[in-house]
Amino acid sequence: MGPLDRLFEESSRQLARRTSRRSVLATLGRLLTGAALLPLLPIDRGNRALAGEPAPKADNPESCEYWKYCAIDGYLCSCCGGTSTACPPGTAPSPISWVGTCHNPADGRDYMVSYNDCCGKTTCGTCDCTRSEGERPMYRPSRNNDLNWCMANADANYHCTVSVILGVAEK
Ligand code: ABN
Repeated sequence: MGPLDRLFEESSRQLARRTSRRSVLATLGRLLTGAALLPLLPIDRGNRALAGEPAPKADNPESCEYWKYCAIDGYLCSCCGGTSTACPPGTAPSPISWVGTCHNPADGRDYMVSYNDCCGKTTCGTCDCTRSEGERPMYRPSRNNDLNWCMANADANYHCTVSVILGVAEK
């Protein structure tokens, strides 16, 4: 055995003499408990806006994961010169629409949301968003959302989709 091997063997034996199985288990236990409790510590997110961090996706009307878009199928008007509730200039909202019920994580309540298409310009093409919660397949046409709701407008060109709150579910 070479001197390096002897050195490693001796230091391993010394470590084994000094360390009991119980103390190894106790240290491991402490490490595991600490790792499990770390995510539960309170975090101050109050200064997010000051730090320039983007809003979480469920709070951002330009994100497909925005809570109000749970049953949407179309381009988000908030990315197309409008807002989540207002059609872009030069377009008109469809009088017919699709409705869904979305859960708002901010207040824990469920809202009835109308998805109206904005009509009169060619397809926006930005922020395509298909979540369509509760939608049924195409062979159940009355339960399918993959439709141009501009079909009843004078100009049936589809541009983008807005989402308007119609009501809140009672607690
Ligand atoms: N409701 C949005 C849409 C428009 C045209 C075709 C499919 C879906």
